Amino acid sequence: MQTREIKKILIANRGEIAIRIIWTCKEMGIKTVAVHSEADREALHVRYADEAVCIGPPPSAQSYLNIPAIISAAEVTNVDAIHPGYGFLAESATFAKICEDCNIKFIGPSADVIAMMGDKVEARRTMSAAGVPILPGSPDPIESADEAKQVAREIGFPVIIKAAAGGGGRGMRIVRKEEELETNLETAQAEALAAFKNGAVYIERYIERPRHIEIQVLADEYGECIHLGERECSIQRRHQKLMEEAPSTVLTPEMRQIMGEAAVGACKKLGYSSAGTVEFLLDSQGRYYFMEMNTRIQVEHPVTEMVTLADIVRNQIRIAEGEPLGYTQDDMLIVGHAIECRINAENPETFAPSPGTITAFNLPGGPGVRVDTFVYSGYRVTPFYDSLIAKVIVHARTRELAIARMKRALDVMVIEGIKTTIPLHQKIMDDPRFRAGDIGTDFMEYFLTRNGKKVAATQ
Ligand code: MV4
Repeated sequence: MQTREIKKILIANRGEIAIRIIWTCKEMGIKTVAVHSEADREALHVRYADEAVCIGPPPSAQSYLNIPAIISAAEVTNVDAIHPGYGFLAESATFAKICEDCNIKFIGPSADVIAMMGDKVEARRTMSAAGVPILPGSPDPIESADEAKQVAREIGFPVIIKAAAGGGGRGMRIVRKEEELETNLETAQAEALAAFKNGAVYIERYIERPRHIEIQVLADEYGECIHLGERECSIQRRHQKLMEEAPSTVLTPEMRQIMGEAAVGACKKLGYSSAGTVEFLLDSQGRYYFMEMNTRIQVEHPVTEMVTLADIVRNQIRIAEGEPLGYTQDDMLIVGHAIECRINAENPETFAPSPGTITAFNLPGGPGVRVDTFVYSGYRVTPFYDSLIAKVIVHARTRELAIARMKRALDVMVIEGIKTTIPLHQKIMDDPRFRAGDIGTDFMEYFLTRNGKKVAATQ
């Protein structure tokens, strides 16, 4: 067993996740180095870290995605490891490989595993070989319109065309009739090429109004792996999650065990290590299918932390140090119900970004309330980065109590000077379908229509 003590970590990220990582480092006695763009000089992660290094101008391509600047900062500050957070470089196999080559521990799985899961065609093949159910579809990228027609005929319409290098809903095309296949194939390939510099696409059977349910896993470097149950993430708009909860209202303990064991089995076979998430689509008959795997910590990890009492960041760091997991599946208990509302600096009706200065700020507290944020009274929200400014997470014994707790938390939360999605979440909390737990991926379309909006919730 190879253990390597981590004494100092560079956090290659910003916002609430950078601060979330700093909290755990402080609890573990690990020193932290923040990196920041010129636009983030006043950011809280810079103030909370032991050291800070400016890595470039405001645009993320020149700062938070600037690998030479980040590696230089890591060398100058002499860190043992880099935590990438989520977004930016978290799923860059190139970055993970460069860290390894520079003898800096990348806190995450190996570069090979990141690359494998980043190729959605290969991920499907690997998961299927590991016994995880996948949707019927093309085993390889589609080479021609004739091949597309042949595959679509075999699996039956509707089908969905997805980019092999895609993920998160970018470059997808739903096709309901054979006549529409060829043009959609061409557009999908062109979009994929423009967005990912890779025009490869594949075809799958399309599931109408699925649920998005994902399993959190933790795996060490010695082949031990456990799951921490699921998160229900169906409440999304344009592939951006708005709210997540754990556990899901539809998973029976038997289904949780089956899906959990499928995710764990696959991770063991892959040689996965660190925290990861296996995403599934659940159809109306309760059948589950692999969708994709995220090889990073996720925005919505707090709901899992609340119901399991696990510290996922602490586990990532311990695993990166070469420590064994230290507990088994039977040690994991899921207690109560947790809900997370993502508070975005956006107009709650049009979802247009709302940058500006926060003139008044009050956070909720009390029993079972957690807020992960990086903003404060006087903070200026810049237009350079994504609009997430806070996550309100509640935990209570039951879903009904958690909803009541979220409502009272949102009622005392004050963010003035900019528009936020707080009013949207307050309305969702009162929605009859939400309260009944009836929440497929079509929920926001239904919700916005019901509340008199003409905007399409999905593409
Ligand atoms: C699907 C699907 C239905 N059938 N694949 C969207 C995000 C990307 N990760 C994959 N996505 C979907 N893939 C098949 N075969 C429906 C979606 C989908 C979706 C999935 C999860 C949450 C919200 C969604 C909204 C629209 C479409």
